[in-house]
Amino acid sequence: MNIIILGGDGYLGWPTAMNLANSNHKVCVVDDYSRRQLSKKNNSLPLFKNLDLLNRSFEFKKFFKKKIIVKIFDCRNYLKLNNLVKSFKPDAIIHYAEQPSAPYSMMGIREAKYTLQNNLDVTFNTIWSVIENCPSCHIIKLGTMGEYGTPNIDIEEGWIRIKHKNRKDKFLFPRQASSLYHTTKILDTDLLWFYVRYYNLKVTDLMQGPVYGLETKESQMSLNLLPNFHYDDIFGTVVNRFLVQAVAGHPLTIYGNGSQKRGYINLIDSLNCIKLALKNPPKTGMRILNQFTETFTVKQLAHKIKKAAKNLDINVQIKPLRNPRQEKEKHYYNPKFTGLKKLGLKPTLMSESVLTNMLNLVIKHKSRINQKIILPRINWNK
Ligand code: USQ
Repeated sequence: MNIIILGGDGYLGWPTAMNLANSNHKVCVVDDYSRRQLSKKNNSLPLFKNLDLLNRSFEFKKFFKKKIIVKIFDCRNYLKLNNLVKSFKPDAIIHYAEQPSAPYSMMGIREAKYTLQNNLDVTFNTIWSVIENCPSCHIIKLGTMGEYGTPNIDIEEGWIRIKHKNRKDKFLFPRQASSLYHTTKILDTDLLWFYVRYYNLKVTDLMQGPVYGLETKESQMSLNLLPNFHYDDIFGTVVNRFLVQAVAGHPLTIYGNGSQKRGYINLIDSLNCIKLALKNPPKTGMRILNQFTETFTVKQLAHKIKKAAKNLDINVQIKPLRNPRQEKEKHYYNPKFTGLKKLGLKPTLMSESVLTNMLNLVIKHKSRINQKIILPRINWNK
């Protein structure tokens, strides 16, 4: 297939690009390096340096003899995106090109506005470039489990049937996010659903939980192929943060009482989900799949990491902090996860050996850990 990956420089974008190119798809990545710039500006540098996309693609070619086409531009520029889609004729577009940090979106009006405008503009431009050039192209959009929030009922896979005053209908599952970033993802879903109804597009919306991991089949060949790995309070996600904190000798930063439950997924599974979605596109219409493999509370996660670190003679402390976020801590959480399993996903669970392997990789870069960017710097409870 001809596949365009928007946000190809990101934590998910780059490993996806290598994985698909290595499976003989023709891959073109687009990025404007905005996440690199934002993380630099906020003193949130990743654990190790990453080459730019052109040099990463040279490095990839050295090992795998396959090409990844690189385009550097901002997808908010419709003309540029439209020209690329017209000439490349994609069978699928994978859309990761969003400001991905919930804390960043809660910093202030500038950051909130950028998140809102960037995320919605890119989704809108993606949809229109498909309508105008290749209406049968499969749009795979990365959504988030955070769109659903933590309702006091079971979370279905995207849709819910409602019976009201003796009549029935099917609707998008109710969404109520706890950050502006997550809210932009809700708005993305609404935009996609509107245009699917209007133009009969082919869309998969993947509702992903927090991802963790580093090594994939391709990235393990060279340090220069590893994805960017953030561990700070703004761009780092909780598992990756706790692993770095364990190695740094910093107490694990559980926010609040740690009863918040989330659905987690290994990076390797995240790539497999994309492949399964590509291989099994919907004929037309909007398909929504929940993308996580196991759920646990933040406290349970911290104890798993403490136990894995003990195998490496690291004694981890756990220290709950006042929650800098506005989110429910104690809540019901029972999300459905059947669609991707039915398509063939075999989960890679968060075993002790998976965590130990990651800890060992982090240990190699211990000297680069900056302790000053571990504690939360953004308070959502203003
Ligand atoms: N948390 C802690 N301590 C920390 C960091 C986080 O207790 O040091 C808690 C948070 O309060 C939250 C949970 O861990 O309850 C997950 O936080 P996170 O930072 O790993 O994830 P989040 O901000 O929700 O966002 C991340 C990605 C986002 C993706 C989302 C999936 O940044 O792009 O959409 O995970 S989900 O969380 O399911 O919405």
